[in-house]
Amino acid sequence: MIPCYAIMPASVCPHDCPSCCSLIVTVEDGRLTSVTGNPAHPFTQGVICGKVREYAERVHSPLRVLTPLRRVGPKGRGEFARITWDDAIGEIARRWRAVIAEHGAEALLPFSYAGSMGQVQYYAGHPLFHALGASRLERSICVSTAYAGWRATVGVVTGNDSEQMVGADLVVLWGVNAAYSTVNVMTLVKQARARGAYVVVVDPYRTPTAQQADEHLMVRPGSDTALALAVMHVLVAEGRLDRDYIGRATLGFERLVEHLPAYSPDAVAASVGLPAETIVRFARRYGAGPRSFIRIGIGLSRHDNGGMTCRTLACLPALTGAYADPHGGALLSSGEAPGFDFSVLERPDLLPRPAPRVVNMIQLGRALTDPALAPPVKALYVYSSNPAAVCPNQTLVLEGLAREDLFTVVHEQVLTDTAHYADLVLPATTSMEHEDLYRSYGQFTLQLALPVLPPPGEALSNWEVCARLAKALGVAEAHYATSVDALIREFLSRGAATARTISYEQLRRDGWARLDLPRPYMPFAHGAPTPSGRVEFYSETMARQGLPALPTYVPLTEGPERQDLLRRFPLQCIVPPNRFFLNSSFSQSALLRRRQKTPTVMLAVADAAARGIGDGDPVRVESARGAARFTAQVTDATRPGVVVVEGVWWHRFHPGGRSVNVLTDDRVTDMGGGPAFHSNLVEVSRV
Ligand SMILES: Nc1nc2c(c(=O)[nH]1)N[C@H]1C(S)=C(S)[C@@H](COP(=O)(O)OP(=O)(O)OC[C@H]3O[C@@H](n4cnc5c(=O)[nH]c(N)nc54)[C@H](O)[C@@H]3O)O[C@H]1N2
Ligand SMILES: Nc1nc2c(c(=O)[nH]1)N[C@H]1C(S)=C(S)[C@@H](COP(=O)(O)OP(=O)(O)OC[C@H]3O[C@@H](n4cnc5c(=O)[nH]c(N)nc54)[C@H](O)[C@@H]3O)O[C@H]1N2
Ligand SMILES: [Mo]
Repeated sequence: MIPCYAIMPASVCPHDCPSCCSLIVTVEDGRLTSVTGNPAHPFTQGVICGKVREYAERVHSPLRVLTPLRRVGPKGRGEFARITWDDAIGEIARRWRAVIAEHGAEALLPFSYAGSMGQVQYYAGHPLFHALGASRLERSICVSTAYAGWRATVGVVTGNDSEQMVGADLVVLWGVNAAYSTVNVMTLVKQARARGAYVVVVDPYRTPTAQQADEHLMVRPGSDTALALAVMHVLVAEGRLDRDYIGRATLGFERLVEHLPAYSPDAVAASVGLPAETIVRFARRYGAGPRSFIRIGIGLSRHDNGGMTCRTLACLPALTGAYADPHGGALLSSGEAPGFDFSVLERPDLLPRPAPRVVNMIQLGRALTDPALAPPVKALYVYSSNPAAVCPNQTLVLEGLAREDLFTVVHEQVLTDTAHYADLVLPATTSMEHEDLYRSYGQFTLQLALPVLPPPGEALSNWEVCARLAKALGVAEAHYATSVDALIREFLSRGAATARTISYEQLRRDGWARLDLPRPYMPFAHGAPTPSGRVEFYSETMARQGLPALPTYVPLTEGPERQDLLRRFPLQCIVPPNRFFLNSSFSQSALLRRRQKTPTVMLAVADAAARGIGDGDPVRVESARGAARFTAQVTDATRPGVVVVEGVWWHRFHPGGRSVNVLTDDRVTDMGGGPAFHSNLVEVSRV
């Protein structure tokens, strides 16, 4: 029996977003009736986005999965009949045993991501699949490129607390559309601006965030490393440097200086797509003092050269000493600030030796269709993710999911595109119906949420389903014999010192606690946890991996330097988030789909005119991978040569039945094995 706490109804937004908002919810007659921001939370300050304000509609969605289901029609059609939990668990155990007996355990592939940022639910399947010896999934779809680049310069994924931008002279929002994808940062930007900060947005198109800035640098996609190097060129040439910080806290400054002549503002202007004077003016502003704060988005790392971009941006505050200023520095992510020991949740000790093969999640389509893969993937278990919509190279993913000989189980809250391809669908609880501990990658508090609603129908949490499967298969049973709150207690107690001071009782009483970090928080004020203990302009680690040891501009594999591709696909196409969906989540909502209107492609006026395309026309966007249909939005918010497709629609709700990720490729970026979602060349034509 799950307890319900409708009396003190505080909750936490579970979605994969840097904000991790603290919520207040109202429950009446067993139904969620309203969700608002919790003004008492120090970071989110009562502000929430327009998606989560409508959470009642998601929780009580007509597309909620309420019981286990078995497929009765062809794959992809979404025809199901109700079955019992006992039947479902029994059938899965039987089928998996048969697959393991015939092909070995690596023929079983779990597929999950951060549908919930609750740590218990996120890691619920790891011990089970480790103990079974299943293929391991490389969870690379989001941050791994950015994090690999960031670590190369400063050793650990943390940075100055965003709240410190209030008091800065300059705030740079570099490749982050905060107005869509982390609204609380906009609260801080407004506060910083009211205190006199000049706000610059660096983004290939004029986002709502850019509209609220003092200046928008409309760069060419994938050119940020060149821009940052030109800024360094100016800082060095004009002596706008903190020599003391450079001497005591950095490595490789002389080598960097020798490397910079190739990157004068004049030399990079064409690649970056900005006049040299604009670059010089920006550099002077950045170098005017250490009180400049850069908030970097994960989004800009989704390019062929995205790791290098993040590595290069991490160098900038080290030149001006901004890392040591209470209102300066930079934040990409706060992800590793708590220093947690994830083995408590993940249980790598349960893996067989040698450890099973690794499948990169962004290449799911290849894994499901490659005839040379041995053993082939014969059973797929999807939870907390919707790969049919979110993975690149959608055509190949759908081809794989349609395989008749693949036994697919999808554990979901709502009947997604992926669920339509399942043999069995299992009903999942939402954050309103299960307990979890939430950490964020944009702020520095930990939060706990207890259930505020009973589970609808027969829904079970990831933890409960994995526990049942473990029991049925006779593996890792001891791990799942623990209660969720006992697991959270153990996880907290084994964190680094910053988290160990936080108790379960305190989280239960207050809802959140800030990590035990100083305020202001300046993790790189005296160096960084790299091999040298310094912020590394020069990285031996990069060199050993065959990558440039110094920040270096590498043109995109699929970008404007590829003359051979440009003849057929002359336009760069970026595919960032939209306002009302979160990845593919919320695409199920009729209300939010109406607000989002229809899938569009933004085209510059000149590009539209050259193709005879008018605003509102139906168009076809085609890449070397495939094509999908959109409505043209002719605008000066993007530059000629660059088109923008915002958001991930379920393809079932997309005109033509295919959505944005038919365009994107499953090749990996320069670092971390992540996807190059934004490095696409396309052509757009009227239909
Ligand atoms: N509304 C909404 N919120 C979300 C999400 C969503 O889908 N919708 N997704 C959530 C998730 S999973 C994540 S990881 C975060 C991501 O959130 P962020 O880290 O903020 O990243 P994005 O918003 O994906 O992209 C930021 C910006 O990068 C820009 N960009 C693309 N290429 C380049 C480039 O070459 N240079 C520069 N300078 N900018 C570039 C895009 O145009 C976009 O405006 O947001 C989360 N929040
Ligand atoms: N074109 C394009 N594609 C992208 C991106 C982009 O910017 N552009 N962004 C990429 C990024 S940054 C990311 S992180 C990925 C994310 O891709 P996904 O991780 O697939 O994220 P969502 O689309 O939000 O789907 C999460 C699913 O998990 C389900 N879910 C939520 N909580 C639970 C739970 O507790 N248990 C179970 N069993 N299910 C649950 C939700 O109902 C939802 O269907 O998408 C990537 N794809
Ligand atoms: Mo993400």
